[in-house]
Amino acid sequence: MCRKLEFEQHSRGQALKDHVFKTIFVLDEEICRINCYLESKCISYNFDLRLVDNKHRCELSDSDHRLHPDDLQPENNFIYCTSKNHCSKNPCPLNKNCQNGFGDKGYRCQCHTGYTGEACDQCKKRIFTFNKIMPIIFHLVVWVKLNTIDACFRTRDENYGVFSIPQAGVIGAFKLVHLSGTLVCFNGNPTSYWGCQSSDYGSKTLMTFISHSDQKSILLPRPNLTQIGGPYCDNQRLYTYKLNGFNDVSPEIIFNTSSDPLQVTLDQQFWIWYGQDMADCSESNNGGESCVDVFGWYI
Ligand SMILES: [Ca+2]
Ligand SMILES: [Ca+2]
Repeated sequence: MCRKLEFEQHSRGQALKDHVFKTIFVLDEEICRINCYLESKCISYNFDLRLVDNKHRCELSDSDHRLHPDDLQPENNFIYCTSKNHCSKNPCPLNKNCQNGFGDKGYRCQCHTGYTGEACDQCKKRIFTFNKIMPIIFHLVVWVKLNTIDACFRTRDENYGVFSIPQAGVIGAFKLVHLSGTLVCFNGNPTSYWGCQSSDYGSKTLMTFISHSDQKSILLPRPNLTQIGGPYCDNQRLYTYKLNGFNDVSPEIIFNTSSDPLQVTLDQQFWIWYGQDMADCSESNNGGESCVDVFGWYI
């Protein structure tokens, strides 16, 4: 629907206070006015005649001096300009917002955000996806600490971390929380908690894995929920990955297993590996140690 906005009043040396919803910097007043036209809730604007970096300050307001006469105040160097406000007599029902300059009557009534329908009593459709929901769920669930002492892993020479399961059950996610220490995947590279910051790996900068004990093979993260890969290993073993929502210096990382939960038994032991150490790949130039707490979400 086209909008028709009639700008009718100009006053120099004044500005409307406390109703600015957007501030922009423009070349001239005409562009300020056009922006007010384009913003459906704009009713008036304040325009600063002074130049800052060759631009003028343009403040868009969602009200005017008719509705708030006390808010129109002296302001040197400003111009205040308002449009004919068809919303000034509050023509819309309480459950709708009035938008000026639309339709034959000069205004239209719109439902408040999130509602729709003739009476504005129906919720708008909102689409939730698995990736949007899971961080909320992980924030709300009860996490059980699995390790009794800090689980520390190094980057070379089979120096994996260890933790054991304190109660049998089914685990829907593992959370590793960084406690101390940093890692590097080659000398001079930025330090990391979980992997390696290097353009060689693109977005696959995470290298922290969980394996069953006595096994040097990836248990977590689940290969179907992440992108595991790596450019350098001759032995074709995988050792680096991308995990949506996390990077190699995130305070924590979460391995979601809820779609394929992991049955665990009392005292079952797991190992935490640095990927290059697990894959026996490019170990000699690695360094550092990362210590973590491990939590499980029992489902
Ligand atoms: Ca190794
Ligand atoms: Ca290395």
